[in-house]
Amino acid sequence: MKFYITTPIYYVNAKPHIGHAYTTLAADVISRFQKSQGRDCFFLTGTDEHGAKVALSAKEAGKDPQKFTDEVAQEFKTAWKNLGIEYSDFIRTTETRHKERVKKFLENLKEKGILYEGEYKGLYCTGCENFITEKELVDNKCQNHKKEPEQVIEKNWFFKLSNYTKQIKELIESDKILIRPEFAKKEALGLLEQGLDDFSISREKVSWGVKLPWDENQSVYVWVDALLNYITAREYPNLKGKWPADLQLIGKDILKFHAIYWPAMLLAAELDPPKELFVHGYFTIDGQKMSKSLGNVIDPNDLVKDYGTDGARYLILSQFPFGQDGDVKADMFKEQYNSDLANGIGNLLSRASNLIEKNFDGEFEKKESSSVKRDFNVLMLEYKLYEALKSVISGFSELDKKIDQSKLWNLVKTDKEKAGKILSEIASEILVLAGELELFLPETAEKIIKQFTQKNIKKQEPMFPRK
Ligand code: ME8
Repeated sequence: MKFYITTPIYYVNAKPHIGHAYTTLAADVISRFQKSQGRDCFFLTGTDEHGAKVALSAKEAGKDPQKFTDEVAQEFKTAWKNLGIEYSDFIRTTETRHKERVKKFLENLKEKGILYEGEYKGLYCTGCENFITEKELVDNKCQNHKKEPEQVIEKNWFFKLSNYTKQIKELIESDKILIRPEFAKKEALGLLEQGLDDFSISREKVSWGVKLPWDENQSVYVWVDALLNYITAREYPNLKGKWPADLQLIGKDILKFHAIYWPAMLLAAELDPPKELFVHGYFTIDGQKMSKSLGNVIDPNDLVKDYGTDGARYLILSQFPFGQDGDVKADMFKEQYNSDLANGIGNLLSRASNLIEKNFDGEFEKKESSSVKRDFNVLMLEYKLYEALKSVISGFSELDKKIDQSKLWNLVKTDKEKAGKILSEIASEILVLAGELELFLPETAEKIIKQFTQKNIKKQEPMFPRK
């Protein structure tokens, strides 16, 4: 069985923040889960490197756009490496493999008569890379970027979206394109209800992009270029066994593109739509979305520096349920790290291994798991990552309580046999929990498994030193 999971490809106008890390880490955890279930999982991520916004950032940095995008794309790869993310492929839209396949895709649509030439006259927000309407503005400004959009008049090639809206509505309503959580499905259906205009697939005034094969004065609209990454990375048009995606993860800012434009492009090319779109919420700071353009960002590399790879993974994934928004403050991280990891898992491991080493010659008898039913797999199958992670953490803290309640350090003196039995149960349960923890904190889980399966268990350096 195969499983294909994607993240958005991120703009390289600036280096990554924990919002980008969030989606990519979630994909990493789901991919590890799928592999643990015996599936052949392909996990794609990458960078979105064309368009007006990236060209402008390159200009502001005084760099040639290709050189600029090479550097920022590398920053994304470095951050993902620091976070222990194991993707199968990383696609960059400036790569030849991508550009050639984009051209092929659009040529095919043109031959089918789905594209037509027209004039776009209206507003454009470079921050969103989106054509927007008056009614989307608040105080004349785009709500996402708090900036006034530009007035644009240019010749574009358009895509006949109206041909597909009815079919897309049916696909979403019937869950053939499953959109979760429910709020996102409703929002997508609401957008279809309002009615959508045909959209531009090319730009005349933007030169940093893939050139239209039949009109060199136009470059492919950056959103069309970007969405196609999901199939160009799988060698479009040779997609047999590699498409559709089983799960596309996105933040709620880019729902319209993924729930409507993308399925429409696929239907036009006679390809299947993705099976599922899971839409998550935002990291906010003082109620404002964390974003490169607002500048209120937390760098995931800083978290790795302060708390280690697994510490950072934990702090990013444990803030709020996957699907909702949540406000974060950088100084909360330390407290949470200390309570959940240093004093939580770390302390339990030290106590348990110390008791085994000192009183039972470093050995315990493996017991069948008596674990309280936590239905970990059910949570994981529903992408309830936060709940699944919390259930593992609380599993560890229950074991810590068990040491307290049975006063094990006294019991080993008064009733060694009973103490040995309890300690064996605890150590066996630690191993079960480590197997679940592996999806989220792989390095830690590996160390725990190594420590508790070796012949001579010893207390070790604290896994999570207190900060
Ligand atoms: O939109 N909280 O790229 P982008 C949580 N290139 N997640 C966040 C976030 C936040 N505050 N900020 C960003 C683009 N994200 C396009 C995508 S795909 C074909 C093209 C995450 O760099 C979230 O996944 O603006 C969001 O959808 C994505 O980064 C947007 O990244």
